[in-house]
Amino acid sequence: MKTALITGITGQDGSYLAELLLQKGYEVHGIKRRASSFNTQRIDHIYQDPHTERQRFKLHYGDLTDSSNLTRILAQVQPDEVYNLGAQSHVAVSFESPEYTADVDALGTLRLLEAIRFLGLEQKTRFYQASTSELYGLVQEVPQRETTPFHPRSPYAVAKLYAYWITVNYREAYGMYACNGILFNHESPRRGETFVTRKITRGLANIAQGLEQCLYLGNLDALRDWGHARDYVEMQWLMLQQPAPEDFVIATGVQYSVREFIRRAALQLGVTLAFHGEGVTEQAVVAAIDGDAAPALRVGDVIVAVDARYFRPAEVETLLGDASKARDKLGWMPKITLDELIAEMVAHDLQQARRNALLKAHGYAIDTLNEN
Ligand code: NDP
Ligand code: GDR
Repeated sequence: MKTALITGITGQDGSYLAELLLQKGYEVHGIKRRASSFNTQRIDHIYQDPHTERQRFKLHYGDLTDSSNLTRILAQVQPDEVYNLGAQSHVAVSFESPEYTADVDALGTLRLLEAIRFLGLEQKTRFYQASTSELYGLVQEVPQRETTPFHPRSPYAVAKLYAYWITVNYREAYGMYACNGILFNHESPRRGETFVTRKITRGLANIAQGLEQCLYLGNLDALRDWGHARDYVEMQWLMLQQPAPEDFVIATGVQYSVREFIRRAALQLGVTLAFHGEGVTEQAVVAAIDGDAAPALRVGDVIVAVDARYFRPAEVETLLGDASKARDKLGWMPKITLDELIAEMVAHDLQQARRNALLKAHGYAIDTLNEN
């Protein structure tokens, strides 16, 4: 039985990857952070009682800022594969907390690699680094591939640039099986609520159920290459199953604007939108409602508005990936289209919104609709 260690197991990708590895018969270890309230919602369904025999899913308290903790966990687990998915992963937040982001995202990667080397595991343990299309930032070539020059545009992307190169360096210097997956944006119903896709599907579902009036967003012109996280974690695993370590771009090769994502998500709710204005004056107005799909809405309601507070000090305007290397060597074919992804996210968030509307109607407290 192979053993894997996942940092960031409580996150979107960590939860899908843990499911995949368990299905493949791995013993899966994950590092979770201590928090003042439960932070394991995404993995509760695969939790295994530590008191039972043959437990194949184990969690360890830890943090990427803590070398001795990482070394101790690695010494105990002796993993065949390490997936470094843990990160302060929000680009806008990295402008607020640049030093912390660098500590976790850049030095955290170094700490893990050093712990593997220190323990003499460099010939046994294969290492996956969660690199990102944000490395391309101010794009130098369209579409972006493995050889496209990097130009990071945020403290997050700069930290991930260090992590990318230290992974390459440990591969070259110590012969480690270490590789970078340069993944373009990937989403799911488990996406964090403050990333734009989830903010949109959750916000529109809440508005349709009368729980919110208006969704405030930043740059609607940004263009992204959006895939489904469930598809993408399979590639993370495949990258560690090759004869030799290499870096791969994973993307769909199709690009949409944030505005188009909103339009399509609204349509899934039975709502047609008309967009008016430019920049901070832009608004989306309900132009038509299909049947009783959105009980709380009327034609003419403004349900999306731009708020400059969500603009970033330096923006990544456009990303479009060329994953032909992954297609040729890993057999990569994205299985889930953007509309299927949006349908899954909207259905999930609508169910939550309906439940909350019902609870509210009966006088029960509901989850706070956080400001994001
Ligand atoms: P999430 O934000 O959903 O998950 C991040 C995970 O990292 C969470 O488990 C979080 O724990 C954990 N974490 C945060 N800080 C620390 C720390 N100091 N020590 C240990 N763990 C920590 O991200 P995703 O699942 O979306 O992404 C996974 C990885 O892939 C990230 O590294 C991200 O930067 C990268 N990436 C993501 C892409 C995407 O589109 N999703 C695209 C390209 C790269 P907690 O739950 O406690 O907050
Ligand atoms: P990104 O994802 O920055 O690409 O990083 P995010 O969903 O945060 O932003 C995508 C684009 O949408 C624009 N935008 C908004 N973004 C957020 N979060 N909130 C808003 O209100 C809003 N309005 C418009 C942004 O300006 C941006 O252009 C994600 C993360 O998962 C990273 O960890 C990962 O490395 C990259 O994807 C690939």
